[in-house]
Amino acid sequence: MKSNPPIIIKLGGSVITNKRRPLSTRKRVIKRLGLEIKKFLQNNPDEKIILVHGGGSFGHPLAKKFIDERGYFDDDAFVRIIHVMRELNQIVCKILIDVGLQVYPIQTSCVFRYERGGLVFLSQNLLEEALNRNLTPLLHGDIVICDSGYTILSGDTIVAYLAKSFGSKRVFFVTDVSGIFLDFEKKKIIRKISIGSIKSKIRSHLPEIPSILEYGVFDVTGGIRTKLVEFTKYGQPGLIITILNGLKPGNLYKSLSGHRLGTRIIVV
Ligand code: IP8
Repeated sequence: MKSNPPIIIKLGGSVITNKRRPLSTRKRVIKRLGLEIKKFLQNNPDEKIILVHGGGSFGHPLAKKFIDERGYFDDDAFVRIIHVMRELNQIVCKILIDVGLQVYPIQTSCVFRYERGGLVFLSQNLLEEALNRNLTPLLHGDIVICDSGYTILSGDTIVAYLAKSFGSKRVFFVTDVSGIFLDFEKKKIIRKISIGSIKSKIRSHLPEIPSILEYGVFDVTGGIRTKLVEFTKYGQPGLIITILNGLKPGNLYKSLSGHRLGTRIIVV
């Protein structure tokens, strides 16, 4: 792409929904985050953004139900999980359009699939065209077709995949925590860490790993661990991944504008 590579923002399910209450959204938080993104784009007209949102209290409980009851995803699970994710996507999309973002929702299960174990994205050109038109594509975690049936594709994986294919330099995970914690008491946040040292921590299963990687309520796609593991696969040198608390007003805008908030993971 000729213009600036897009910034990718993941609006975590823990921020846009209340994960403790099935099918509940945090509309005011979504609106505020939308306004922060809009302000950033107004002040930085050359920047382009791809948005991805998580499954939160919509996709995760339903996916868990199918796993618990059947042990795998059948056709029924496929259509029902798509449906519930589209419901959440409609809500998020409407709020973001109403605050003035030109959001282009892309139904993820139609454009991503797994083939022979590898993730395939069918709409690179479409997304490029949308960005050239200054639209803001909005994707989401979803259930997708794979060789053996169906599988859950986390928004985290989508973010990592798109960051690589578009050569993005900055990726933001908007979560309900202030970053990755160094200790069980969640007092000390890691401010900056290289993907290499995360890789070696994951490989060596050091005792602190559970404390830095686990947080929050049950998540079928693995919470913060997935984010980190995906970037050990797809991370491109020069990429900076920021994990920040989106429940604190202003954090996303400040972070997009260059303030050092939360945990920054550097891919070297
Ligand atoms: O919350 C999960 O997406 P994520 C999507 O981004 C489903 O991991 C359907 C559970």
